[in-house]
Amino acid sequence: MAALRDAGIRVCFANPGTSELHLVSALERTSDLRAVLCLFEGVATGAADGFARMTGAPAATLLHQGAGLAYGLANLHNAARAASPVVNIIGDGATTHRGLGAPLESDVAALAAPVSRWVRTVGDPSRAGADAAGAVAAATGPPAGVATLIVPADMAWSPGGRQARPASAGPRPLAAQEPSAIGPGTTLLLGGAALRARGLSAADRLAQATQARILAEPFPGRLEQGAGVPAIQRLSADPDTAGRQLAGCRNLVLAGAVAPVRAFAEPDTAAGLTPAGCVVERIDGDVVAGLEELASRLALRQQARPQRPIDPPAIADAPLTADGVARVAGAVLLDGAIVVDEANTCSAALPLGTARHDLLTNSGFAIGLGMPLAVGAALACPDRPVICFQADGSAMYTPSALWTQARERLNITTIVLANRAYVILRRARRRVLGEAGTSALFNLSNPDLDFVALATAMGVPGNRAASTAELAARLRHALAEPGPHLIEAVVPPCL
Ligand SMILES: Cc1ncc(C[n+]2csc(CCOP(=O)(O)OP(=O)(O)O)c2C)c(N)n1
Repeated sequence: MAALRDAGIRVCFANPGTSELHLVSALERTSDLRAVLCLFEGVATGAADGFARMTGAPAATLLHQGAGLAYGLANLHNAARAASPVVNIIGDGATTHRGLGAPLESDVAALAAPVSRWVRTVGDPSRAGADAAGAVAAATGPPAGVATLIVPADMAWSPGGRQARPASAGPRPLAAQEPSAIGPGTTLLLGGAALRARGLSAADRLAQATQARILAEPFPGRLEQGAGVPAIQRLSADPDTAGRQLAGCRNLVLAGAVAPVRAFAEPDTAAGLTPAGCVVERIDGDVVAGLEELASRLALRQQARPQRPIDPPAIADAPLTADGVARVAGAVLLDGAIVVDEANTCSAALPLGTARHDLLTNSGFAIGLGMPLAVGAALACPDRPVICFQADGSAMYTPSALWTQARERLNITTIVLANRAYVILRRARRRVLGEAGTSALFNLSNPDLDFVALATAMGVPGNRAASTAELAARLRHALAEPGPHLIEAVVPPCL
């Protein structure tokens, strides 16, 4: 635990069990390492992702054996896709207990492998500190990612533990190469670090000088938006819309993004979304430095473009829709806010107004990330308000994140977009099968979920809004009062 702390870990999101008792005891005795209890492992792993995205530093989880890790895997998948540095400490049965058929015995390393870029099992207590430091170094990268350290119970309780010096960071990658022909017909597809202010501004200067277009990857880990940063359109997650956005692109330059593909295979349809004949190039290494270098070469004396003014939204009172939610939130949003977007089909109306903010989305699309991600972001940035746009179906995967929000008194306002359906799946069924989208399996009513009661049960004050005026009033109140709040926004499905 001390080695984790010395390597820069400040928070550990935990859901421990009997095999982690010695780790818990050590965690509680380690200064400057905060333990945050999460009631489900998916909340712990999503919160670690949120903390890492907002600080750029790794966060830890403490999980119980293979079963606990398995509950956390979906949000570790999301963390890996967002290239978030996360260190999992997984307790395991004692080495002397293997093969005896104990109830929780499992192959933890095998479960961890697909989401981890580094997996190790402590084999000697005197190496545990060095292994912990190694896990932090592996998670930090570059490239950053998920590292998993498995700690058999007897490795934690046996004497001989020694603290380790933090491993030094590896060499930084080389600067970018120059893509051949950036001009009209070029699209720069930005992702990862390129979506922060510096990268966006360099890409914007480059685009102005060359008449290239810029687009953001569909699900950014962290995108800076609002006053003072160039506005950027996101490549749609809907394959038909994405196809239209990329039509006419002859040269696609990837800066921190991967070449666009459909999220799912469909019968008789190509996987890639890059237009036929389009040349694809990539800026390697430090993409922000690469964009800046290209901008300074190709955009000599070009000044940053004045920001497109975004009209202050006029909000007449009306029954609530997803669009209305985004407009109200845009008007109320404060500079410095952190916006978590797991609104799924309701998120098309974002970006929001003029306030400068960070947008965190679900990079891996294993749903159930929004509310845990908000926990991590709020702990990382206690002075910044967090607004979480949360689709109702996805909310039900990890609702106990609300309890951690209440216990830690986090300034998070969750707006649940209650369309009472799995609308994405309705749309997909229509598109792929040509059938009516409705299905009892995509319907979340009968009974309707009561998110106000659910929030109240978790210690979070809850309210419901059915009109824009009601939402504006509730949102202003929630943002003014410390601690978490939840507003159930009843909206029709965006079909
Ligand atoms: C872990 C996981 N399980 C299941 C799915 C499949 N899935 C994709 S979207 C979706 C429903 C989303 O519904 P909701 O969150 O209410 O958003 P809406 O589509 O209504 O906007 C499901 C179940 C998934 N992406 N991830």
